[in-house]
Amino acid sequence: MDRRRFLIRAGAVVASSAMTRSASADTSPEVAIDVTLYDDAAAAQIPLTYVGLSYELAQLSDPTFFSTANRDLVSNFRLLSANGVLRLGGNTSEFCWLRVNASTPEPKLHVPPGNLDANWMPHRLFAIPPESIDALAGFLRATGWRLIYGVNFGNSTPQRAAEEAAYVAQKIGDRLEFFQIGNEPDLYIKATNGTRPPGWSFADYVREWTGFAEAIVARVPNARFGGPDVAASSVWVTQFGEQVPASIAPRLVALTGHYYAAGPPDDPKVTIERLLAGNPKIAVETKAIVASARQHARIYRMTEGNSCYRGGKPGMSDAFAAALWAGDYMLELASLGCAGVNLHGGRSEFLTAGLGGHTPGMNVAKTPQAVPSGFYSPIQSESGREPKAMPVFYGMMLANQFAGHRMLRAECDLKGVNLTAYAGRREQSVKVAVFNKDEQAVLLSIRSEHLVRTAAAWRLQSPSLDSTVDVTLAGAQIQAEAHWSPSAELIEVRNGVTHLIVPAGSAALLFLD
Ligand code: BDP
Repeated sequence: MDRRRFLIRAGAVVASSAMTRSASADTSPEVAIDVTLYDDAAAAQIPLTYVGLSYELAQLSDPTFFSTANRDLVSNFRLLSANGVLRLGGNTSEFCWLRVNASTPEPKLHVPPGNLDANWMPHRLFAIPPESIDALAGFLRATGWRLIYGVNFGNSTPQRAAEEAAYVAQKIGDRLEFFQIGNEPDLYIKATNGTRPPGWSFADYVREWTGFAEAIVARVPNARFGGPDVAASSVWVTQFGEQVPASIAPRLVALTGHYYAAGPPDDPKVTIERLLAGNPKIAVETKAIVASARQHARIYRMTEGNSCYRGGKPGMSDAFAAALWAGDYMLELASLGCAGVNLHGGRSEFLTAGLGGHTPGMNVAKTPQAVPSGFYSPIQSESGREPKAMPVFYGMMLANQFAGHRMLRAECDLKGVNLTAYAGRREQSVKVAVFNKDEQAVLLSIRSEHLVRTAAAWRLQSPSLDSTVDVTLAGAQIQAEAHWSPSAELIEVRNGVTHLIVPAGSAALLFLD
């Protein structure tokens, strides 16, 4: 029987043993796996800007957040990537308005009919002071990051969007990657969303979107766009790329969509085992979207996502399992030609507002009053507390080591083991990332077309998959002010073959020279 499938079906039985197991203690290899690396001319090039974070646009209602004065946040961003991309959007973006000047009026808030208890949108406006955009420009310069800005499409007008975009473009300058218009329009007609009335269609979307885009272009002549920023529909993504009118098409530089691996958090089927089992749909849909994007010289970027929607699941999204998931997921997407990934997070106050106050993760948290509701946040940033890099951040950091690399093809017979391996090359150095998501340790033997003389490794590990605190990368935790002192481990190379034991429930990043 395929071991991977067995693990999924075994469910709870495996859950208890896997989660209490100490990964580092279990190093006796049970399976030997050979990996061979091949240079593939057609392989994907991973942009320097691959790694990104996504925040609610309402985060900008606090002008002190994305600001150089928030030094710990600046340091965390810089530790994650020197060239990252910050995407602002989310559900709250449909309720935000930039007070461009003292006379900018509040937008009209559309409230869907019916019972709002069953609706998960905020239904209140968030005013963004212009100082937030000024401060954000400084924050981006200080971090080296770039910006994707999501304008309100839910409670706004083309004219308002254009005013706002003009201010943002002027302040952010060449750090602005592109604008997006609206967040997850494929959900607009659902009862839980209600941004548009039943019957509103994809054709309506393209028509209204075009009206907003044209108004923005009239004020920002060099405006560029990404879209459709859908929640789930890959069909919307490819159709959008095909159907956007010719007048705007050259400005549509990126196809975008979201991905949440699981949810909702109070569903007992949402478990670490399922999260780590992987999802074959990712490859199928990403390939189709990347192919469609490339036909029009566009990129595909996964602009918002995480391990579990509706705020994340405690004990999973805020735990070591999410580090393994994030590193693996980001490198899987990179190997499929995706140009970037933004994982969602931010201050719980805004995440909770974005979910209309519905954060079921709080109902399954062991000590709800002691935890912030934004369980999946890569950087925990609660009011009055120092920002803290969470386990998922460590997985993202590992993935970022491949920025600027060209992927190599890593071939191996997995022997049914739940393991993934990715390789990349930049000039003469080769990196290999291995995620052992199985219950057994693995002895890897890695062969490469390149002559390998020395090897070193960073380990991504923790005593247990559900640990929220004891995570290390390269033997070190990220401390206050984003201090991190990695130490690499020397790895045995015999006759050009690198041999490495990867304990159960851990990952390793190999540097081959
Ligand atoms: C997406 C929204 C975002 C939410 C997230 C979630 O864009 O605002 O925070 O889902 O469900 O649909 O956690």
